[in-house]
Amino acid sequence: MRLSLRFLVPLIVAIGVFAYAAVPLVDKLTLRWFMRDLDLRSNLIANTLQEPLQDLIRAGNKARILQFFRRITQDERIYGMAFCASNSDQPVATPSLPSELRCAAFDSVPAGAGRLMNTVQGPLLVTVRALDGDSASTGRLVLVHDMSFVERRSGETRKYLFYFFLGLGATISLITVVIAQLSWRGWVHGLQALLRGDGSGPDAAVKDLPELRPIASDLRELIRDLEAEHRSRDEDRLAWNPETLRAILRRELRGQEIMVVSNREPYIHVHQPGGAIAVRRPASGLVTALEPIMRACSGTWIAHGSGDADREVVDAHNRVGVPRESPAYHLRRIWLTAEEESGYYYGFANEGLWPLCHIAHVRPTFRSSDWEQYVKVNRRFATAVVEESKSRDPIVLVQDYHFALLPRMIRETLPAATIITFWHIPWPNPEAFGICPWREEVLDGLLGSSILGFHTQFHCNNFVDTVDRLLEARTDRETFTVSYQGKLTAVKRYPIAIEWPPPPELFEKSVPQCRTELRQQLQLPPDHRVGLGVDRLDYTKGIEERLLAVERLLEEQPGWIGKFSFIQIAAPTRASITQYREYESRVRALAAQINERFPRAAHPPVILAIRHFEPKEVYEYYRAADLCFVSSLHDGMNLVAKEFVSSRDDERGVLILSQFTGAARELPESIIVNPYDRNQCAAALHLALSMPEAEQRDRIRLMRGLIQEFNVYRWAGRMLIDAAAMRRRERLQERAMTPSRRTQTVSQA
Ligand code: ADQ
Repeated sequence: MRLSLRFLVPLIVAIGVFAYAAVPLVDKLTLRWFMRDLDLRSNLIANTLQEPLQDLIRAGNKARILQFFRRITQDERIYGMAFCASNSDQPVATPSLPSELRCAAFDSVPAGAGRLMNTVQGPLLVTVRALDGDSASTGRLVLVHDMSFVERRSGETRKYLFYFFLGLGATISLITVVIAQLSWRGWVHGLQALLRGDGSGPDAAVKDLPELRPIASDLRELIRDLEAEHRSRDEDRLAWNPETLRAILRRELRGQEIMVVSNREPYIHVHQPGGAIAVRRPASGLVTALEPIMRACSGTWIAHGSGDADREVVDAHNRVGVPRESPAYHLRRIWLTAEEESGYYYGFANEGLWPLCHIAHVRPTFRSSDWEQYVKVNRRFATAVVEESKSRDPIVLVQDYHFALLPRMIRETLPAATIITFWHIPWPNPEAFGICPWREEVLDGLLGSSILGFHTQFHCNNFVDTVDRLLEARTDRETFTVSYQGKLTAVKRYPIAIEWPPPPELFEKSVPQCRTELRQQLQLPPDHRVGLGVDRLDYTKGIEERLLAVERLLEEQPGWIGKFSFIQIAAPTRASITQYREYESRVRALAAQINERFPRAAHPPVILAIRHFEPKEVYEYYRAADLCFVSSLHDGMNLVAKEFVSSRDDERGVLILSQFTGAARELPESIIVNPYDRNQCAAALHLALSMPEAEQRDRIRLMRGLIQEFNVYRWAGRMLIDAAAMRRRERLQERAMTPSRRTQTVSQA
C-alpha cells in the first residue's frame, strides 16, 4: 500500500494542478471560438439584410425598419439590432438594446470583428457593419448577440472537465499501481533468486530485467563480496588443487592481470654439446612453488635471462612461451650485463642481504658499487613490469630479496597496482638488520607493497619491529599493518608449500624399484641403509653439520659402519662468490675426511654428488632413502623437507628436521634437532634408523595430511584472496571518496 501511495499521491496532485490550470484556458478558448462563430453569423446576416434594409432606409420608414428588425431578432441569439444613420447619433434600434448604447458607442468597434461589451443586461457581442448606398455610405448596421449563454456553457464545460480529469486520474492511477506492483514483484523475485544463488548470476537477471542494468555492476560486486566472504569462511574446508586456484582466479580476480617478478627463471635454455638447445628447470624452492600458479592463470613471468641459449628462443620483445611442450604463460627475459649481475645479484643480494637475513655466522659484505647496481637493476625490472602491464592495476607478485626496491618503484608508475611481495628468506631482528647501510631505503622499497609476506609469524614480527625501530611509520600489531607515507602495507604469514598431489611423473618408479636401482647404481647391498641430504650447496643449509653428525653416529654407534651411507646431493650455487667456493671445498674435504676415517667400512659412509638433478631424479632419491636429514642453520621454510614427506606414498621413511627452519613449525612429527648439537643429531640419526615401521607410518601420515591440506595452491590462493579483498576495499574507499563519479557511472550505464 505504501508503495502504491508513493505513486498515487504525486500523480493525483499533478493531475489536480493540471486541471486547475486547464479550466480557465478552456474557458478562454471556447469564448474565442463562440465570438468567431458569432462574428461570421453577424456578417452573414448583415450581407443578407443589406439589400432589403437599403430599400427601407431609402423609403425613410423607421417603423418598418423597426418591424423588420423585430422579425429578425426573434432568433433567440440575436439580442438586438440597430441602424445608425451617418448623420445621426440616435439609432433606430429594437427596444432590447440597452439605452446606454448610442451610435457614438459603436465607433470603437472595429469593422468586420465583434466586440464584447459588459452592459447592465449582461455580456453582449456587438458587431458593426457599414451599409453602402449607391454612391456613399448610408449608415451602420449594428447586430448585438447575447453572450450570457457562453457563461452557462462554460459552467457546464468546467463540470465535464472535472469529471474527465477525475476519470483520467483514476484510470492512470490504476494502471500505474498495477504495473508498479507487478514490476516490483518481478524485481524482488529476481533479486531474491539472485541472492539465494539460484539462477545464473546478475547477468541473467539483467537480461530478464533490463531495468536492473544500471546497478548490474554493483550487484556483481555485492555477490562476489558475499561469495568471497562465504569462501573465506570455508577456506579450511576447501580441497586445494589447481582447479580451486583457477576458480579463485576466475571468481575473485576475473580477467585481472597477474605478473610474477623473480630473479630466477622458471625455465632456462642452454646449449648442449651437440649444439641442440635444452630446457632446464632450476633447483629452486621459489620456482617449484610459483610454476603451478602461473600455469593456472596464464600471466607473465619477468625474470633474468641467465641461460646461454636464452636469447635464441625469445621473440622481438624478449618473450618466450613456456613450458615448451604446451605454452601456458609468457616468460619475459631481462638481460643483465656481467657488471650488473655481479653487483646486484652476487654482490648486494647474495653477499649482503642473504647473510644479513640468515643467522649462519657469515658476515655480510656491503659495497656502494653493488648497491648502485642493485638500484639500477631493480629499476630495469620496474620498467619491464610497466611495459608488460596491460592494465593500470595489475596484480604483481614480487619474489624475494633481489627486489626489495621494486615495490616502491612499481607503485610510482602504477599507483593502483596490487603488489604482493614475498620474502622467501628469514627477516632478522632490528639490531641485525640495522647494520645494513641502506636499511631505510630497503624498508621504504618494501613498504611500496600492498601485502608483504613471510613464511612465519616470527619473521613478520621481526619486520614490524624493524620498521618500528628504523622508520617514521605507524605500525598496528592488531591488524599487522604498517602505515607509511599515507599507504598501508599488510604484513602477513603465508607458509610456502609444494604441489599436492605431486606431479605423477615423479612417481613413475615404485619405492622398491627406486630402492633397488639406487643401491645397484652405487654398488651397495640391497639392504644397505641410506640417509639423504638434498640442498643447494649453501652455507645456510648446514651440510657440514650434517656430515659431522654422520661421523658422530658412526663413532657412537659403530654397528652402522658399512651398513649405513649418507648420500648428499647438492646443486652448485652462486659459485662466483668466494664463500660459496670455499664452502664447497670444505664440504668435499669433510666428506673425504669422514670416509677416510672409516677405511675398513665395506661401503663409504658419505657419498657426495655435487651437481644439478632433475626433479624426477631428486624424487627417486627421496623414495629410495630410509631417512632425509634437513639440518639448515637458518631457513625461511625449506621445501626439501616437504618434498621428502610428499614423495613417500609408501608411508615409510623418517624426516630429521632442523629447528631453525620454517618447516619445523609445521612438521612437529619429524625428529626436530638443533644442527649445532652434533650429539643430538647423531642420536636422531640412530633413532631414525632404528624406528619401527609402524611409528614411521604414524609420523609420516600426519605430516602428509598437513602437506596435502596446506599445499602450494593454498599458499598462492590465500595471497590472491587477500589481494582480491584488498582491491575490493580500495574500490569501496575510492567510491566513498568520489560519490559524483559513482553517480556518473550509474547514469552512463
Ligand atoms: P632455497 O634455499 O633454494 O629456497 P629450499 O626450500 O630448500 O630452498 O628448496 C630447494 C629446492 O631445490 C627444492 O625444490 C629441491 O628439490 C631443489 N634441489 C635441491 N638440491 C637439488 C639438486 N641437487 N638438484 C636439483 N634440485 C635440487 C628459498 C628459501 C627457503 C624456502 C624457499 C621457498 O631459502 O627457505 O623454502 O625459498 O620459499
